[in-house]
Amino acid sequence: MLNPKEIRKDFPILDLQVYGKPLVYLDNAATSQKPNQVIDTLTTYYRNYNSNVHRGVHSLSIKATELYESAREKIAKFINAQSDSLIYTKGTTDAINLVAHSWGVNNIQAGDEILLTEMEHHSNLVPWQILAKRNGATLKFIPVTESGMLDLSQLNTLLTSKTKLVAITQMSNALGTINPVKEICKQGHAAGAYILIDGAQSVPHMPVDVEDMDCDFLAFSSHKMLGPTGIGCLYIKKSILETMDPVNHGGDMVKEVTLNHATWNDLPIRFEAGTPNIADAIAFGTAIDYLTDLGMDQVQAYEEHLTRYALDVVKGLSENFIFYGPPNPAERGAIISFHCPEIHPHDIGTILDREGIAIRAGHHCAMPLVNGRLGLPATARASFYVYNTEHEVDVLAASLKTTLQYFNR
Ligand code: 7TS
Repeated sequence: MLNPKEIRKDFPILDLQVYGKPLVYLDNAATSQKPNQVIDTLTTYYRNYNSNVHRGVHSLSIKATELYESAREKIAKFINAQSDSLIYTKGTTDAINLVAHSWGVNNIQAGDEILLTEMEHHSNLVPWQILAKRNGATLKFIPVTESGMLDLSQLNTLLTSKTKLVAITQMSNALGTINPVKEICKQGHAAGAYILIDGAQSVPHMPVDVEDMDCDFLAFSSHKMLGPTGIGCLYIKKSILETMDPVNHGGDMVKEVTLNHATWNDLPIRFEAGTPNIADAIAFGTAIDYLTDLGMDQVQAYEEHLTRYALDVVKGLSENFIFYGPPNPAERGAIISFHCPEIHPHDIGTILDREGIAIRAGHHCAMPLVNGRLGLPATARASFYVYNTEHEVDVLAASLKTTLQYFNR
């Protein structure tokens, strides 16, 4: 089992006090904290190697290129992909938009269907809304059950010969639900559809293997998995990537340019026009090293343990709070979303902040799920990572009790 007390020593921010109380950081689904190793990689890069990649013959540029490309190799290995199938993006949102603007624009036609779910983050919904309107396609949705799971009994009827794309999250950021993406890929492919997996919440918290899952696209963000902001990745199956046109055009993505014509560089560089986010890509590689050292099986096992503990502890509060998401901890990630009908989640968030506890209150960029399906204005959400402890769960539960007292409940 992971030892969060040891892990915490690598995260300087966790020593902070907020309103004189030790910081209890439970907003990991929004963004994770960064270990010294990642912070040091950034400063080391700017102090020792800073230069542009893929263009210089000088030593610094050669070193920066080496580090940038070796980070790509590490990240690719982490999801069991080849590095030439992995494009650096700004993050998950940017990655999904890239698929919509390149593959989507050219492959989704009038009359086609795009199958999504009711639990998608806006990043895996709005780009498809725009594309569907532009190209005359229709959106369909796998419904969410009362217990916050996908109603897969409808999958067979929702998948038709017109379904061109199934775009689905592997883990809900609002409820923590883990979806059976391997089975969905199998059924989707059997119907002739392409499959995009939003891995923003899953890749940081569980082993993800693109070969085994057999998805066509996988998007994820560095900042949710101990790495810096502003960098993420898009995996695309090679046979599909080879047919895709770049979206951004300019330096580095070209091979030969005349006044009226240009040819594209090799994969995946042709999708990375301009000077890329070099330092953050390299530091993303360091975050991958950190998680690889911990072992993703261990990360998942520890988070399941902590979630079980938390669900058990908050049982004592079920008179006042409604807890959402699958009841079985094995079917959910380390996210606990809750609502007290008498206290607005923003008030809960503000009072917890005074106790040093950081949670998120809101619709979690999943308005159709939170406002629509659950019929709530917002939920309060505590989300855990490898450095969170049982003690912090106890502090959360105690502070929720204080919150109730504050409102005379
Ligand atoms: N998909 C899911 C499932 C997410 O949880 C998020 C971010 C995104 C896509 C977008 O990722 P980005 O890195 O491009 O922003 N989720 C959250 C959240 O739950 N709170 O803040 C951001």
